[in-house]
Amino acid sequence: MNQGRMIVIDGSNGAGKTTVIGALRDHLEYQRREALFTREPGGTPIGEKIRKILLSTDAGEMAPVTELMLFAAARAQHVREKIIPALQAGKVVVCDRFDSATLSFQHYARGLPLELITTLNDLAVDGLQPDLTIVLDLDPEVGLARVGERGNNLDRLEKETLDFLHKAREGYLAQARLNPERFVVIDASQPLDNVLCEVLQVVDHLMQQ
Ligand code: Z5A
Repeated sequence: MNQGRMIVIDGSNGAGKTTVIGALRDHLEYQRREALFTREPGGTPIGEKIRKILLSTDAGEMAPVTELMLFAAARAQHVREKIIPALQAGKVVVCDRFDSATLSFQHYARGLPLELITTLNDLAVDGLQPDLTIVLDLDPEVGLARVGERGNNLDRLEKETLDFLHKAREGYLAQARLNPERFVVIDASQPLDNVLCEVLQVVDHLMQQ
């Protein structure tokens, strides 16, 4: 049986995750690899309902610990219902954000204690660790401008202060420094073709291992 692989595309808001994942879908299809494309928060009916709560801007203030537990609850369902079965079936799982986002946003940016994040993440992922996390790194101001040009309304987290988004960015870079064997940082301020080329190279390298 093929070995399943898990690839996470994560990073600064508006850095191009959705765009990169589209190209990755074409690339893996061309290689005739069976793949599951999914996202966090979301990926399951329960997770998508939780996503709406997390990103909506009309539900009033959310306590940081509530936010953390909702991300963890969506992940716990996602891992068990979708990701583990896909990996067991030998598929490549490509996930738009994962536990690296919780560390960046809820710990580095929001300031919740690392032990609390680690405990909840561990419970949610049930021993699962992505084979590769690609961090698309971009100045949050540039990312917000890109999202603005795309014409979507900003979600609850995108409406946070720039300082918050800068701290989240630093959180990704810190995680990549601490885990160089499974994190790759790609400069997302480059022209899109260069970003895509680097992403596909890194993914192909993983698939050959
Ligand atoms: N969050 C959290 O706090 N804790 C967690 O545990 C998890 C998530 C899992 C939802 O994420 C929010 O939840 C997110 C983190 C938090 N909040 N923030 N901030 P999301 O993934 O749904 O939302 P997002 O990060 O804001 O993603 P996005 O807006 O969909 O952006 P994107 O997918 O990275 O970018 P894109 O749509 O591919 O590209 C944006 C535009 O830029 C688009 O018009 C592209 O054509 C253009 N683009 C892309 N690449 C380039 C280059 N290289 N040059 C020029 N233009 C480009």
